[in-house]
Amino acid sequence: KVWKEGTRGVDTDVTSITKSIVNHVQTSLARQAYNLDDLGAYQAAALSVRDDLIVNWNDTQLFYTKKAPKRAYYLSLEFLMGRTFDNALLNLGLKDQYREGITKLGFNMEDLLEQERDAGLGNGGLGRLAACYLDSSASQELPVWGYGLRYKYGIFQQHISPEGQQLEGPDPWLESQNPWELPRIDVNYEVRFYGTAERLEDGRAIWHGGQEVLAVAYDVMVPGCYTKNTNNLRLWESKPKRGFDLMSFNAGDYEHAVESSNSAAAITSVLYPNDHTTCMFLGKELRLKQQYFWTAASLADIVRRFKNIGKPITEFPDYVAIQLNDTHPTLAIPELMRILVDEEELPWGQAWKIVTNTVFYTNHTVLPEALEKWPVPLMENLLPRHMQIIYDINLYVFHCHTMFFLQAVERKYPGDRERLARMSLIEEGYPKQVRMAHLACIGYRKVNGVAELHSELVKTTILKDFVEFEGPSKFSNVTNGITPRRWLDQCNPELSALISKTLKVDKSVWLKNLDMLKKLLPFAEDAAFRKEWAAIKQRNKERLAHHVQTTLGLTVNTNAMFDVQIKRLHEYKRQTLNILGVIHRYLALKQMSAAERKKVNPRVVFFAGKAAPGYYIAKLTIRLIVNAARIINADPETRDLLTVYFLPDYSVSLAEVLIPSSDISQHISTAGTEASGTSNMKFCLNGGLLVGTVDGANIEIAEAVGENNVFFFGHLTPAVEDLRYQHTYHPVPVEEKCPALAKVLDAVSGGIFGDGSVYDPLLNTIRQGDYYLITEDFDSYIGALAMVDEAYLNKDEWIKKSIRTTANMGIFSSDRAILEYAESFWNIEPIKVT
Ligand code: 26R
Repeated sequence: KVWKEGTRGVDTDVTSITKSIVNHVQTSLARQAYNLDDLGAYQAAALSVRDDLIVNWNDTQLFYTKKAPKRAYYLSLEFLMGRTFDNALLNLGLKDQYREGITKLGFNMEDLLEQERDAGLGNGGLGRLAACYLDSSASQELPVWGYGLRYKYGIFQQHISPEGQQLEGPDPWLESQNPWELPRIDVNYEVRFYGTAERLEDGRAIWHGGQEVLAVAYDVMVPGCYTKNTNNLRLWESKPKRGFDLMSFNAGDYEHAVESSNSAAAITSVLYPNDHTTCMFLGKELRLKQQYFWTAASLADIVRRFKNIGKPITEFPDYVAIQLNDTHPTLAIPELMRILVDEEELPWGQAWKIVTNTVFYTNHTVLPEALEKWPVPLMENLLPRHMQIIYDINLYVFHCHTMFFLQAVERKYPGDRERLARMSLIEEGYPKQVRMAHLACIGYRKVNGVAELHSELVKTTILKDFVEFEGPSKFSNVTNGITPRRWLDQCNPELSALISKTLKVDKSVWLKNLDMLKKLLPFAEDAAFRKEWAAIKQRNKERLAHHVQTTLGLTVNTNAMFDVQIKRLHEYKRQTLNILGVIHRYLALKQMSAAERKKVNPRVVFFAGKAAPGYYIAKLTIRLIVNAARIINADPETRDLLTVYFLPDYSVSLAEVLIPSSDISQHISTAGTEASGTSNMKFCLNGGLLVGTVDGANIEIAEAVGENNVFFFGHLTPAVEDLRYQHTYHPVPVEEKCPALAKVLDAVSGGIFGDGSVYDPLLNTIRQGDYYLITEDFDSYIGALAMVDEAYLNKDEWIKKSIRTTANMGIFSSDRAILEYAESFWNIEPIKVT
């Protein structure tokens, strides 16, 4: 097979593999092979794979340096990578050989895979998308690097107390050594905070004083699938510039002596666990420090690499494209301006032209509470030069190279003071705030949303004024995608094997051309194929059941329909609607006669997801789920027909077990609120059917797989605003609006799951205001679930739907998405490392 040639620097036969593992046991781990535990065996095997990755990675970096192609950089505060070992083995095409070698050494592959801790350097969708895009960039042989932060603590660990409350614990993921990163002590930059910025006559400024912190690089190798190309993810760690303050030390003030070194190390110590709620850290200096630290180090590194090519700085946009994952790295605009104006001594207009030709911005949410704003006083104190530059952009920038930004707005809309105030980079108030999305919007070459509906909403809501002002051509859409390597081949190996066997092509081919799944369509009519398809789903259910049994000690009914909702807890995602639907089902079962119950298809409902630590209502939703589950699962009348599980500590690894087992999954956000969603794609790729609202990428999934293969319900986006208005100004009691829901609410308040008053704050969000329109969608939601039950009765038809769904999911490969970015935004091309 051609792809296998030259992908590995070392021998790939089983004997060489075992030798290299044993060698690492003795030399790298300094241990003996005879009393090695699983963790040691995993570490040695990982180091052995790493040897291969390093060879490929080195060759790739050398090749890029020599060829000097235009490169793209993906700046993201989050990379939710999950585990690496299995993924690396599969991408290198070495899994079978390693399995054999590991078995020969007396170990079990699955046990070793379980030893690895997840790299949980992200909250949810945005961070996992970044990880999928890295995989696709390497697999499509694109010269793309990621830049992020090396948090010492990733996303917190979630525990559930006996009362059903979420408790947070630290995630010290680096406690045992991490074989997948290469420390680059020699690659480091100084990053300044505070101090003063003195303007010079010529428009430049000198920024001095304050605190200087060191950014040190750690490189994470990102192997492409069946290619030698191995890209890089560079993560920065903060360190004190000098060990400690010698003056204080000598004076005997040891506490003060280490204070500044502690404050430097604090910058990259922990991932912020908030997703969609800025107010959580409004004015939180450490978060702004993280953003600047990371942006400044990454830009310094990018500029240095560009300079090594030896081209004039004006050609920067011909060699560099920078994609910014949401507004978190928006400081890249003033920082690049600072470098170009203050350090490279370019005139302001020329610098602005370079910036606006280099930088691209992806928006991931239109929810107003998630739009970043930074208080001016905070910014002025921490980043005095950047605050000057932002004011200058606002007032003096030669926008479109002819006029100042606000002046240009004023000229286009004379006398429209309101519009001027709306569009300004600075929001008036106490304190004044910098609107990062506005800065992003005028400083970037292209702005994109992440699904068709979302990209339209960006244009008609949060950035409406900017579209009117600049015309629509700068605003576009790239629908998200997922990597089929992790989200099919790795998490569902049996299905992957069945697909290869059926299509009669090696997976190395179809995994990189996912549209080939279409060829499965005719097999939906093939009874033998359907049988195999169903058997795999069944074994995946058993795998999940085994996981729940061993981790939680609970027995799951694998003859039931598996119904899954896994995502961050948020009111807009409406886990509340789901649990209230479950309770509705429970109450209905209780009402039935034994004969009626016989006709009901058993269902198991899984929930998993974390709530931001300060998000009270989301945490209360978890509490309701856990306590409802306790009562429902213990009810002898119904427990064969309905059980509910809240699986704690949701992670990428847990998703890999849950997703392949689902019959249906729920993506039920209020229309217009979920930008895209990406787990919806993962479920459908694995043959799970979608229950959802007409929102985000659900819409495009339905278009691709056919509307008769999804279960849609609920109001549409255009109705939402009006309905909210009704709820605010002409409220109708739940009892009138939706009696079925009222009964469920009364049951909860009445105490069937323990003290009902505990849930009042949660239930009141529905009874009053109902911003996320649960009362409006409840009946049609229950209706959709009834349709699911009915459809499931015909198993044969159900499997056909499942096969057709998978077969039509090709366009949701992140390979397609990343190639769209490469072609329409970055203007970069694949280069194959030879
Ligand atoms: C500023 C701060 C509170 C904040 C942190 C993290 C704001 C927003 C985020 C991340 C959010 C916006 C996020 O993860 N968005 C998700 O992005 C996914 C990938 O594009 C989408 O699929 C998903 O719909 C969207 O919610």
